[in-house]
Amino acid sequence: MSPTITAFKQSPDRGRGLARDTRVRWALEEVGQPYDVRLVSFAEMKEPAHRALHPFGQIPTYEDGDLALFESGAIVFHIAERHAGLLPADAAARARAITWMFAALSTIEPPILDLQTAKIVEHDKAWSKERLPLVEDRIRDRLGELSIRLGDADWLDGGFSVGDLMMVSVLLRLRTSGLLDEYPNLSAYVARGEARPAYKRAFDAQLAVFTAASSGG
Ligand SMILES: N[C@@H](CCC(=O)N[C@@H](CS)C(=O)NCC(=O)O)C(=O)O
Repeated sequence: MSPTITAFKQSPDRGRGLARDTRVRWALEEVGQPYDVRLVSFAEMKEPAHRALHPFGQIPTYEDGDLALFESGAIVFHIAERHAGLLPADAAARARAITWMFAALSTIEPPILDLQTAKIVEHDKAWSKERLPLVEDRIRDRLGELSIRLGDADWLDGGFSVGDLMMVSVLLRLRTSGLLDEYPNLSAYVARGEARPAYKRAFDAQLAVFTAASSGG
């Protein structure tokens, strides 16, 4: 039996691959694990049946037999642990790859999410214009540090790993802000991630859902 993940019936990002099911799809594609998708509307996500899987009423979730998981980081980590391909065999390198996954989620993603909040939720507040540069500078601080660490390497620690999968997924959220362009090595890093055949399959699959929904399919 293939695992089942949940994704938006109609993604607010209009199929740009920013919803967090994309990173789960990408991990599944990297390891060659087929999967099923159950699409949920915003209303369905808040129903008890979905909340039994995800206490916060969100996507993505992951079900495999008796196991039900939520949180994209936990899901991707589980996939990486169960299959070869996303975690190095060497114990120390494996620990470092996991460290980068956590860094993506707990050090890099929060200021990026703050920018989204500032632009989407707070844009009509009187103080919004004053706050925005502060939010952007906090992102620049992190990107500058990450850029120095990456240097001219292809990936964060040797070969491509789950750490890169998560870091690229998080950085992709910055594309329209222009901030990523200020760090050419990070832009190139993200482009390398997007060029992976597994990423392309994941992206196309989520885009197909949006395209079908928009055409009434
Ligand atoms: N930390 C969670 C965040 C999940 C999350 O924010 N999901 C979004 C889609 S990317 C969602 O379901 N938003 C709808 C909502 O919160 O009502 C994760 O990484 O899975």
